This record gives sequence, C-alpha cells and structure tokens, in this order.
Amino acid sequence: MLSKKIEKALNDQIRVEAESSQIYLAMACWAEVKGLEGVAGFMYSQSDEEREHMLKLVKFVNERGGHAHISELKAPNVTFKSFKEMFETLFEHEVFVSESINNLVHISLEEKDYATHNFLQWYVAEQIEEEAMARTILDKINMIGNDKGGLYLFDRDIEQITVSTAASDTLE
Ligand code: OFO
Repeated sequence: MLSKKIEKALNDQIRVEAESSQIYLAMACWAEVKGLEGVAGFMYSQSDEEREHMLKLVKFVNERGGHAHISELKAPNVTFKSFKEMFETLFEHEVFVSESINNLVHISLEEKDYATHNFLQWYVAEQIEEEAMARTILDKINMIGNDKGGLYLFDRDIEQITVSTAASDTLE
C-alpha cells in the first residue's frame, strides 16, 4: 500500500513523464517540418519511450492501491532557433528529470517504502542512459558546427546512435 506522500510524489512523476513525451513530440514535429527526417524519427521514438515511462508508473500506482492521476499538461515549446538549441533543451530536460527521479528515490527511503525504492531503480538506470545519449549527441553537434554536409550525415545516422553505459546491463 502506498503512503499518501509517495502516491502524490509518484503522481507528480507521471506528469513529468507525460510532459516529457509532449516535449519530444513537439521537437519531432519541428524537425519534420524542417526536413530533418532522421532527427524527427529519433524524437518520435523518444516521445513514445516517455509515454512508456509514464504508463509504467501509472500501472505501478494503481497496482499498489493508489490511484494514478492523469492531469492537464504544460504546453511544450514548439519552435527552436536551431537544432543545436533543440538538443540542448533535450539535455537540460533530461537533467531535470534525473533530479526529479532522485527526489522520488529520496522520498521512498524517507517513507521506508522499499518496494517503490526498488521499482525506481529502473528509472535511475534509464536516466544515466538518457543523459549519456544526450551528451553524445551534443558532442557530435558541436563537431558539425555549421557544416551542412555534417548535418546531412548526422540526420541520416542519428537513429543508429546508441550509447553503452555501465547501467545498460540493468535495463530490459
Ligand atoms: Fe527521459 O525521462 Fe523518462 O524517465
């Protein structure tokens, strides 16, 4: 059974994951209308992943005697000055999500809710991956600079970018 405090914190995280999904969906649309098909594909799948992160939390809350709360969401940014700015935003957003997960882990320990603590470890590992991936992408973007040919190759190859981290093995 979830304490009220944990239930509220998990519901706040459900909203964060849902907003993440919207943020990346807006990025996918921006990239698609700019003709960056690869970047758009990458963002569409990031958006789907965030929805899965949200659903995993929804099911966990409901299965543990709580009630997952589906709320209104903040409207995401829909335009960007450059694709570099877009990926910087993605990176900053993932850092924010990691802080939010860390805060949740902290509350689970305070509440002595070890089942929730255990459940959250998947998110801790996932955030290591997502931050590493965003950092790798930003490094590549900085290398490209204003080179149009570089951007063409980046757009072609982005969906193949995978990052292997020490946390990879713990993820499904
Ligand atoms: Fe990319 O954040 Fe979900 O967990």
